[in-house]
Amino acid sequence: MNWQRYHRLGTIYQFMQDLAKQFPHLVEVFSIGKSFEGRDLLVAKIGKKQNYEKPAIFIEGGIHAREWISPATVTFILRQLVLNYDLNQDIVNFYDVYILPVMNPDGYEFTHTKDRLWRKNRSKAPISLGNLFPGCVGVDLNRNFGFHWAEPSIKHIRGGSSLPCVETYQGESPFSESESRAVSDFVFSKRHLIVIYLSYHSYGEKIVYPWSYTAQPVYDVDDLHPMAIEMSNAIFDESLGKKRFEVGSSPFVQYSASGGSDDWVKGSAGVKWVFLLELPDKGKYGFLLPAKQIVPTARAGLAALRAVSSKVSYT
Ligand code: ING
Ligand code: ZN
Repeated sequence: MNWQRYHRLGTIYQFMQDLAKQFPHLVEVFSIGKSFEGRDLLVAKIGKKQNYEKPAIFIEGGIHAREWISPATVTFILRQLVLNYDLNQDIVNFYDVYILPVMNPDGYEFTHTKDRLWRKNRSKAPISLGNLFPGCVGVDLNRNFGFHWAEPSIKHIRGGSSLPCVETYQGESPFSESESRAVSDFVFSKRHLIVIYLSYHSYGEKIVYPWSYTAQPVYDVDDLHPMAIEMSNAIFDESLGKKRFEVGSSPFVQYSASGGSDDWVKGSAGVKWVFLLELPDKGKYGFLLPAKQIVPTARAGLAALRAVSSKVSYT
């Protein structure tokens, strides 16, 4: 494994298993469920064992198939937390960090073999007389979470759609998809421990906090907004003054939509510090970010994690 290029799912999973074998006192790897096509949803848990229940961080990558920089970034974070233990002691000693690099493995593999710009998962509705869209495949997993699911809010082309052929199809029902169900079940079961949830996407260079389904401000916007600015500043410092991530809730920095994992984690699982990062770039290459930019981008992603985790643990 390296961060000079993008990798197939098998390489990423092998890297995770190897790390767990090499550092059994620090890393554990397990599956939290299966994708539609039967692939495992592998999570790495990184943390120094303590004699008390540690607060936890959940890092979600690869919910959208074509956003290759997301799995690349969160696997880099995994690597640094383990191999650069001295630098990241404060995180690993205090928290248990759960990293899911590829939430949408079927879609991810599909972007490597068939269609580089695929976004959704690969689920097919059962063929029946009632199925009006037998040819259309896939649900947008980030429109399938069960918090204000399918609410029209302010309708935007990138908000959830009830049409299966559309790129932002929200699915039959909340958590109709095995990938979103597996993640929500796991997060819900650990909700008393999880204090930070980060979801890595591309592209746009933004840090977004809830709500996405409404333009009404979240009840603790006065906590989340300054924290997002701290994270943005950390990225700015890390990128040596090149990148200034924009900060705000989704309806203001991009568009509104319901059924996102971030809104559900905040609203239903009750996790306080929830952020969605839109990694670089701003559209020059878009989803096709050159592999040369993986390491600097991933360092920015790690800087954001460092900022939020240090601020939360010291307040
Ligand atoms: N962005 C997110 C998306 O799912 C988002 C941003 C999330 C908007 C949730 C609204 C609600 O569209 C990318 N890049 O996918
Ligand atoms: Zn995305």
